[in-house]
Order: sequence, then C-alpha cells, then structure tokens
Amino acid sequence: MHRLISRLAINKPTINSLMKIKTRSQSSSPVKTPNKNFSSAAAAEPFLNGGTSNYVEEMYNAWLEDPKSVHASWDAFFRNAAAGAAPGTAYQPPPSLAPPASNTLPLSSLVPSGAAGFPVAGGNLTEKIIDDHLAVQAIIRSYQSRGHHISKLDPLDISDASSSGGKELVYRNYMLGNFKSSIFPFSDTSSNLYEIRGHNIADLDPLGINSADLDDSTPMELIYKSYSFEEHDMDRVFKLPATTFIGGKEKALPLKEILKRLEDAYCRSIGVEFMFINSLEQCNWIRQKMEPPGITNMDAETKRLILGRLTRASGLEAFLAKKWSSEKRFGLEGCEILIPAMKQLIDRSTEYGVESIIMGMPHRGRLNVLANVCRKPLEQIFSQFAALETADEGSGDVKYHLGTYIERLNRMTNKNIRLAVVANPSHLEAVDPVVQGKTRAEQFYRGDNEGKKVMSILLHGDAAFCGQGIVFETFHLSDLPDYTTHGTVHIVVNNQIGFTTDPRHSRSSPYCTDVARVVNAPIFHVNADDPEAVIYVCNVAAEWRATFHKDVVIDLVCYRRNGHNEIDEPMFTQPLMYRKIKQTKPCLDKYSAKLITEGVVSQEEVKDVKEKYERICEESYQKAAHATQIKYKDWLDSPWSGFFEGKDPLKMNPTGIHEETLRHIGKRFSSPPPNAAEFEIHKGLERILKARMDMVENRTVDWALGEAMAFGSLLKEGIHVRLSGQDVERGTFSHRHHVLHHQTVDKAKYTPLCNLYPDQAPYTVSNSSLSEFGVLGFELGYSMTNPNALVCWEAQFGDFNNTAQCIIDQFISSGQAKWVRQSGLVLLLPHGMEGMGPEHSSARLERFLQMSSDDADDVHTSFSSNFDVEQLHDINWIVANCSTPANYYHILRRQIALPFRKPLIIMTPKSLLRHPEARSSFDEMVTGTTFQRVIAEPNEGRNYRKLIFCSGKVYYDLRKARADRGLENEIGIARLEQISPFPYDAVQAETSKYPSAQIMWAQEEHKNNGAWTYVQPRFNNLLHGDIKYAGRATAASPATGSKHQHLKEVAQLLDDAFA
Ligand SMILES: Cc1ncc(C[n+]2csc(CCOP(=O)(O)OP(=O)(O)O)c2C)c(N)n1
Ligand SMILES: [Mg+2]
Repeated sequence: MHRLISRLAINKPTINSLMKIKTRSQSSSPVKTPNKNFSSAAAAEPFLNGGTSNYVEEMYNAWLEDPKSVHASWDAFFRNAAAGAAPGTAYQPPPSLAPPASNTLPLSSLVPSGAAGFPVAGGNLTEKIIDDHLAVQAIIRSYQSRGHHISKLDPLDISDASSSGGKELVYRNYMLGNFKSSIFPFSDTSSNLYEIRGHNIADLDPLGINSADLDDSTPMELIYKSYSFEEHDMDRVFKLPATTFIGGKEKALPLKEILKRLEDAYCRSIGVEFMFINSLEQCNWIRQKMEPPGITNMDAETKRLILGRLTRASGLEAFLAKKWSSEKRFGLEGCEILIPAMKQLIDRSTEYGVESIIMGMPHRGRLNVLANVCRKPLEQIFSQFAALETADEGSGDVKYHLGTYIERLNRMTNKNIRLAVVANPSHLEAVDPVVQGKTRAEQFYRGDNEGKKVMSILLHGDAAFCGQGIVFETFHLSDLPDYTTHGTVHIVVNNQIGFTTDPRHSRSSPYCTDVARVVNAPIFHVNADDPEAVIYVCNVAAEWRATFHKDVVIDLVCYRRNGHNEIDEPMFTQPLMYRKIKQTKPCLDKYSAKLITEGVVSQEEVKDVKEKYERICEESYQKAAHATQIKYKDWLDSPWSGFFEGKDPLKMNPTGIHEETLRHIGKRFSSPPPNAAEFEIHKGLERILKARMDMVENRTVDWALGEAMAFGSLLKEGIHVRLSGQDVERGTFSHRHHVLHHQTVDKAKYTPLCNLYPDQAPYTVSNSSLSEFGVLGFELGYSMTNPNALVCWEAQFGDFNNTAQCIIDQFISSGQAKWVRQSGLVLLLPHGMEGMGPEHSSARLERFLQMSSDDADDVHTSFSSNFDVEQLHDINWIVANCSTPANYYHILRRQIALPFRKPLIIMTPKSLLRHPEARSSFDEMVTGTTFQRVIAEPNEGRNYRKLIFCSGKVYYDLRKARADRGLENEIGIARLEQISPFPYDAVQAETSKYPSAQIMWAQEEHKNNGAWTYVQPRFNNLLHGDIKYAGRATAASPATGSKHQHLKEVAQLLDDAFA
C-alpha cells in the first residue's frame, strides 16, 4: 500500500502544476520575446518562464513558418496571443482527464470544535488534523484498491472474505478503540485494532473448502497505525481528496458518510480491481464509474428488461432439462445472468458503433448463448438432441462445440449486428487466440484500424481461466501492433468449481482472474445473483472498451446448480457447497420477488413472461420433431459468401506467371528503399540485395526470392498475404530480410513487398510474440475470415510447433471435418538434420503424416485428369517437403489457385536457403509451369538398378554422394515433394520408367520418424513390391546432440543408400 501511495503521489502533480510552481519561483525572469507580436504578458502565462524562453522562441518561429508544425496547444496559444488575448488568457489548457483541481475549503471548517480529547488549539490547524486527513485519504485509497476483498460477491456466501478479515484491510487499522458503528452492518469489534495481521484464510471461508479471495501479504496500513479515530470522529467533516468522486458535488463529508459511500462503491455486489493500472487517467475513469452516489441506480424499464432476459435464460435451461433430462448440455443454472449480461454488453457496444462481434466460449451455457444471445433458431438447437442423419460431409461435433454466425437487427439499437460464436474443441481456452485472429482479420478487411466496428468477447470458466497457459499467451497478443483487436471483453463464469475441483486446489492466485492483471485490464468481480450490479458492470465494461480499446474482465461470481454436467453427482465431492446451493433460490426467483416488492412488475406479469417463453420453446420443439436431417452448415462460424458459388470444385487455376512479373517483383524485392540516399541500410544488406539483383538478372531464384515471387505475385492479384511468427521479418536464418531498417533512425523501416505495385493487396509481415500456441491459433483464426488471403505462420524451428499441438490437432487437422469450416493456412516448419541437436532438427513430419486422413490401402491405379485436385479436395491437409525454390513458389501459389482451401504443412529448409544448387530458373516458374508433386530423376532413359525416392534437403546429400561414388548411371534419385496426399499417379509414372529397378526410400530422419511409415505402405500397395529403406535407425530422440555421431549417421545413411 505505501508503495502504491507513493506512486500515486508522484503521479499527482501534473506537468502544469509543476510549471506553475516553477513560474512562481522564477517569475522574476521575464521571457525574452523580442519582435513577438503577441500581447500576452509572459509572466501572466503560467507555463512561461526564463527556463523555457528559448524553447518558446523556437516554437514561435516554427509556428510563424507553419502553424501546423507545432503542437495544437502551441498553435492555439500563439493564435490567441496574436489575436490580442488578455494577459494570462492566451493559454487554454486542454480538457483535463486528470483529477479535478483539489478542493478548496476554509481550513477552519475542518477543525473540530473542541471535542474531548482533541488538541484543538483555538481552532488552529494541528498536526493531529493533518494526520487525520492523511488517514482519511489513506482509507479512501484502501477502499479503492482493496474494497473488492470485502464486497459481497458470492451468492452462496461461502468464499468471500469474512467481514472481519476483509474489513481489516480497508479501515480498521485507522480506528482506535473498540467502537461499533451503526453504518457497518458487519463490523467486527472484537479484535485488537492495532494488531495488523495477515489473513487467516481458514477463518475467511465458513465452509473451509475454498481459498478465500484474499492475498496474504501484511497490510501496509501498518505504517499508518498512529492515525487513529474514535467513535466520535465519525461526525467530523473531512475534506475529500481529488482522487475520489464519492462526494458528488460536495467537497467535504463527515467521516461516517465517507465510509458509507466507500462501502457502497466498493464493498457491495461489485468488487473492482483497478488500482494496479499504470494510467492515472484510467484509474480516475473507473473511480468516476464507481463512486458518485447512486451511480448504479437503474430505471424501471431497464429492470423489466433484465427480468425478461433472465426469464428466457432460465426458461431455456428448464425446458431442455424437462425434455432431455439425461442429456449432457452443460447448463447455465446458477449463472443464468450470463445471458442478460452478454445482451447488455452487445447492446451497449452497438450503441458505441460496434457492428460485428466475434465470441469464443466453453461448454457452460453455450446452447443458451446460441439461442438467447445469438437468436439461433430454437428448432435447430433442439434437433441437435435427436439422433438425426446429417445432410453434409464431415464427422461433425457435439452440440455444445458448434459455432454459429448470425446477422440480425438489434432491436434495442435498431442497428444491424453480426454475431459469430466460433466453434471450439473441448480443449478449454484453446479457441481464445483463434477468436482474436478472426477478429483482427475482420477489422483488417473492414479497415477498422481502431476496433470501433468489430470486437471480440471471450467467455471463460474460472478453473480454465487461471489454469490454461493459453489465456496468458492470448492476453499478451492484446497490445501488439499486428495482433491487437483493440480490446476484448472477458467474462468469467466463475462458479467456484472446475468439474470436481475446488479453487484452492486449482490455483495459487487469490482470484481466478489475476492473469488479466498482466495487461492492466480492470477486473470487475460481481455477485451474479445481483442482476442490476451485473448489468451495471457490463455497461461500464462496454464503455471502457469503447473509450480505451483495452481488455476488461467481468468476473461473474456464481455457482453451478447441478453437477459438472446434468448427469454428474456433485454431492460426492462438494457436499457442503451443494447443501448450500440447494438452499439457495434461483436468481430469477429472487429478482422477480425483488421487482414485485419494488412495484416494478406484478406477479401476473412475471408469470406471463415465463409462460410465453415456454410456449415459444414448445412450438419450436414441435417443429424440430419434423426435422429429418441436421445440417452442419447451419453451424458454420465463418461463411465465405460467394467463394464457392459458381466454381468447378475440381478446377485449379494455373500457378505459373509471366516472366515480366517475375522480373518486376524480383527487382523491387532486390532494390534498396526509393530514398536510398537518406535511408541508410546495413552494408551486409546492400550485398544481399545486390546478390538478389544479380540472380534476377540471371533469371534464377534462391529460396527467399522464390518465396518473394509467390507472395508478390499473389499481392499483385489482389490476394492479401500475411506472414507471422517469431522473427519472421528477417527470418530466423537471416535469409528473408522483408523489412529493411534504417541504421541511424529509430523505427524507420522499408518493406519492399509492400511497394511492388500501386494497386497491390496489402502485405503484412510481423515478428510475433514468443508463443506458438497463441500465434498459430491467431493465424488460424485470421485465415478463417477470408479465403482470398495467404496466411502463413512460420515456426522458429519446426521442432517448436508441438507447443501449439492443440491448435494443430484440434483445429487445423480436424477443423473441416468437425465444423465444415475450411482454412488455407500455411505452416512453414524449418526441418532437417544438420547436427543441431534434438530440438533444432525435426518438425515431426511423421506426426503430420500420421494425421493425414487418406487411407494407405485405398490404392489408386487409374487416374482421372484432375486426380491431383480430387485428392486435395478429399484430404484434411497437405504435407510437403519441397527441395527447390520454384516448387516452393508454386505450392504457395497453389493454395490460392485451388477452388477450395486446405491447410498446408511445409517442411522448409535451413542449409538449402544458401545452398548454391538449391536454386531455380525462371523457366520453372513462368506461365505453363506447375507445382511438381514428384520431381523425376532428370536423366531419364538410363537403365538404373535402383531408384531412390527421397524428400527435401537430403536429396542434395544423396546426389553428391552418388556423384562421389560415380553411380550416376546405376542409381536414379526421384523426389517426393508432396508427401500427402500421396501422389500415386506421379509416383507410378516415375517408377514405370524403370521396371527393373529396386525401389528404395532414403531419409535422413530416424526410422520411426520422417515420412517412412507413411510412404512405405503406399509404395508397397501401389507397386506390389517391397520398398527398401535407407536411413537412420529408430531412436527415442529425434536427433543426436553429438556432432561426431551426427556425421557418422549421415555417412551410414549414404552408404546404405548406395550399397
Ligand atoms: C485442456 C482441457 N483439459 C481438461 C478438460 C476437461 N474439463 C472439461 S470441463 C473442466 C472443468 C472446467 O472448469 P471451469 O473452467 O471452471 O468451467 P465450468 O465447467 O465450471 O463452467 C475440465 C477439467 C478440458 N476440457 N480441456
Ligand atoms: Mg467453474
């Protein structure tokens, strides 16, 4: 606390006030303003003084030349001065976001009038009075920062801090003696009030099962123990500091009233954590939303609206429970307020201009959100409960994972709104970065650079929010230039349990929301059984997001009325909690009773609204009973309107392009910035650009140039390209250099691929945060939004992709099958055994191949003319390991040339980036050329005794070893560039050239890794043969850490291949 206080104290004097002090002390030094024509006396302007005169002069001269060249405030000042403003009035301070000027009150009004025990010396200011005021300020600060500890958040009243423990935090240390005040309904007067102790957690939780939401540090109020109040101090009037708004229009209040208002603001059903935020402006903003008396009051109309929405939320769960009592639905009972909360958030956000909201959420209450927030037709939801046949392809998913997309009129604001709930797997929180990527993409395509039109809402469970690391990783994307979505509203359905686990066993942080503190998001804990408090918090959250475009968290402290799902027995594990839950009336009952008592609604109205909704459900139920099929397409979260229509699903556009285009892109890519004389680039880069230019002149490309040709040509065709990943701008291997940095000017950068053509599509290349899970998820979401974009994620080394395994398994490999949603995302995974040890060698090619959905026994022997596209159409993803820049270029372009979208997993090279032989000629890239799934042995017609198939970089090692051994006439080498789907036709065409050759597969990976286990049955089934293997033996670790061992293994592999 003392640290916080001193921090705020430093923040307090604004620049202006500092200048004022300076002006006073230096007012004898007049500002030298020769030949100035402004008439304002310098000394009268609070910010002018001797120390600033040179600066002012510079500003003035600059302003004379060009008024726009100076800051708007100077412009206004000089204008006013020139217009003859009266002394002291030329300067007009901008509207202040800082706290209002401190209150001015006659000191005499604050001096106590001789109450017993007070050292009041003739009404003079005494040390005691100053100390007491400081103590009051500290109390106010304590409430602001710690009031949430004692707010009444838990509807079950089992996990809050006990009143005594919490109270102690905020004011008790200032109170002298054992007094009881009528304003504190839960005052504990029994303890020694000087005793400052940490919190006895067991005391705080009546059931002893939950860790109370308190930290256990020693309260810093200790240092104020000498500032103590007696009961009779309660009526003393204290001046309010500028850091509080509890006074409304009043500048001073009796202590009793101060405490009461602080209690109202911070210790009722809302507990807000915000004092850790580093911005004084933002802290004040929240104080203004929490403190003014009566600020949370609601009118009758709003209350009726809340009641109506709460009725539908509760009604749906009751209806589902009635009709399908033994079906899992992960009901919302205990947190039905989520629905009115989300609706309020959406209404408010639309008022602020938001037109599209993308949501991610877990299982809890999902059906209710779809029905009552998104207004998905109830019959579609109900028919998911029947075991109906499906109308479209794919294996589908359980009903509480499916997505939806709906465009509708928001009746509250009369504006159209698009709502999408992104489909998600069971893996909790994994959808978070996907939602953010999708949101970012939508903002990008709409040109919504500040996130005013598109926003995301993420829902979380309490256990998942604090337990899953991806939450943290996603938070860290929230403020990065190429990843920000300009503020996400997070809602935690904090039912104080995760499946069967209590919070004290599932987290080490005081609150489940503490993870959000890392990004300075304000956190509103709110008792979910106080609907009006919840709705108020939603209003504030929406406004926060619209004002600051930063994340905010709403923690709905609630309970789970049933077990984890409807067929679970919670009494096995939480008997006391569930006894309490059974005694707790549903929120709807409590709120209807409250509104009836207040006279806002009548008993009959409550009944009517309930019955009306039941009728709606019943009608939809009847309709659903007639349904004969489920359409997965009804559950699509990212429709690509117009993309598939009118397209031949098997027709692929060509990928070769005009030589002139290659030349143009090549030259632009190899040129220094246009203002090269001023833009100083690194000398090494000059050489690299020159070498690139030479290659272009010679009609050749290396890996980086081939990639640039693919990106550039797509950009020319209006396809947005985005490349994201760790250090991708330069490239981990320093080969790419897409962003050129001025060597002496900070942040001066030039990106050649953004400057190819005046009408090209935008190119984004961005170094990402160091999170594979988060960033890959984000790029997947980005790729889902628009099919006409090439979105690439590059792993630093392919080895690290496994920290994003969940995105790969749950979304990329299976997304289309589960959710009929396509993605053309490209994964670039540097891969290859180069003696760099176990974690810099293998992208785990075998895993991707093992997850490919083609059947090794489904062998094709006759091939249609578009067999290649058919195969691509049917498979879940494409796995490739290209060996030439031209083929890399073609396969990237093919992603867009296809009439559908498939994820592409490419093993990319490391040493080949600079290998003199790993170059391609323009001849392999121009019009008429295509991606080669198999690159044949070029020396056709020889009578080879052996034909080796391989993939990727090892080809160059094999070719050299063959030459070294003089075996060019005996052994052919062919390359499998697209491994999956397995190009049966192209492999057959190659093998049929050498009917007597033995077929061998050579790979550098260990035998249980790499492509071997995937290709072996396919070769054998196609050729009715027994393909031989040359390569490393099986191993537990993907590569040795010993250079010596590595070289030995390479030699062995080459020997085996050419034996
Ligand atoms: C990554 C992951 N691990 C484990 C599970 C299994 N699981 C499903 S729900 C659940 C508890 C979630 O608790 P919470 O986040 O509080 O949500 P609640 O069910 O209480 O709404 C668990 C452990 C899962 N779905 N995903
Ligand atoms: Mg929970």
